[in-house]
Amino acid sequence: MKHLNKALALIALASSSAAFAASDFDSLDTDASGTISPSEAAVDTDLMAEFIELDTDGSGELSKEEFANY
Ligand SMILES: [Ca+2]
Repeated sequence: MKHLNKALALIALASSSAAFAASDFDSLDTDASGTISPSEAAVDTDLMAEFIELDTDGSGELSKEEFANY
């Protein structure tokens, strides 16, 4: 049982570091609102540079669909 817990802990660790990979929608959407606001996008300078262009509906935030073009 101890070994199983250790294996699960390693899996959890591996998947949480994967979630912090650059330019992943869910990791950029830090408040889990379903959109990326300019302040959330600010951690990625390349994304920020394209923010206005990507925001095709002009909502001021990037939806998952808009982010897919990044
Ligand atoms: Ca958000």
